Amino acid sequence: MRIDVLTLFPEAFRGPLDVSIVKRAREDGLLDLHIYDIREHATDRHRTVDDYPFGGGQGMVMRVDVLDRALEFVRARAPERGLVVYLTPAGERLNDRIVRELAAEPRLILVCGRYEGVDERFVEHFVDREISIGDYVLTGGELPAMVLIDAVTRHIPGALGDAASPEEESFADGLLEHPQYTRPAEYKGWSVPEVLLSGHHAKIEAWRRQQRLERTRERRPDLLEGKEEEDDPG
Ligand code: 4HQ
Repeated sequence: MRIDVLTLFPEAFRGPLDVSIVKRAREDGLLDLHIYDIREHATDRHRTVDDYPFGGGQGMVMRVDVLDRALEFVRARAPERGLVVYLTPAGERLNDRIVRELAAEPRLILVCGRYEGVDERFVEHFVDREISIGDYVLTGGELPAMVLIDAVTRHIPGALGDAASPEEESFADGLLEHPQYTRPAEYKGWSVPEVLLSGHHAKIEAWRRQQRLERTRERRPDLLEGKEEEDDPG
């Protein structure tokens, strides 16, 4: 899939997307990622991208005309229309379902806002989906865009390698993961649960399932709402 990012800080994207699984997905041509600088579409001598809010108030607002030109430029880089996503605390909260929906798109265009955000006319006329990564305020949409790119990349077929699958991890069935252990089997007197060393695969599976249910019940009961009597031997 192709992802285009519109940002005032292209340099922020060096690092997190250049390591591990995302790096590999890009090298393998599974993720075609392009970062574009919004400021290149300013037209005045000072390359202005923002202005004071009509009606007054603190901070600055990103201009609709600059964003319109930036989006038009990016759209023309590839034949697919692209789903335009604006990262904002006012959007729908990102979750596993939304990540899968976005991963099924051939092309995403992510818009990162700074300051107090973008002129609402840009949202009205160009944005297909407003998404939030959580109920807190960041200094810009760049980190949310990177979070989204990372989560979506895991769902691109082949990105996790041959054996691994995103279906086998947290949230695929709406439960938290079971605890994991590796060698040494004993460290400072702290031992690994006996059952995991038993080699009894059915017992191990049952134990893990019970751990997942118990942890979810204790830590994230909201995830169990509406699936109360499902597969609950414990
Ligand atoms: N911001 N989830 C303000 C966020 C945010 C979030 C992005 C800060 C937009 C204008 N985005 N700018 N939380 O806090 O997505």
